[in-house]
Amino acid sequence: MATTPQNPDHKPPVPSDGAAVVLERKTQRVEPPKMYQVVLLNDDFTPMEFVVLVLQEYFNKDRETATQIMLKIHLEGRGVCGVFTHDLATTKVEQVLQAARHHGHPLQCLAEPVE
Ligand code: TYC
Repeated sequence: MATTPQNPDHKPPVPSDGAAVVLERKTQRVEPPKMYQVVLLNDDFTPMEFVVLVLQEYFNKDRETATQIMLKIHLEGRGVCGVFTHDLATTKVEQVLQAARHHGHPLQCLAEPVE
């Protein structure tokens, strides 16, 4: 885990009477960011090929992996496309929804916290 000592500018404390002062070195522990999985939902109308292209374009999947994920969604109703920070996950959802709307497909996509 990363640690950050306080007194970040490293200015030594110098009391006016010249005496030495010892400061405790406190440690700040930083939690890892909460992560979000982006999920695609199945529907009856979005073409399989469009879903495969979305997985390749926005989630950096190769053609084979994208096809496997698409088929899993088709058979099971939903599938995880990737896990991201909140900012990136919500951006991916917006990009996918915009592309789907642009092409007239009802594809649904959402982000949900991991655990
Ligand atoms: N069920 C769609 C079809 O048969 C394909 C599909 C797969 C749609 C995954 C959405 O997230 C999806 N054309």
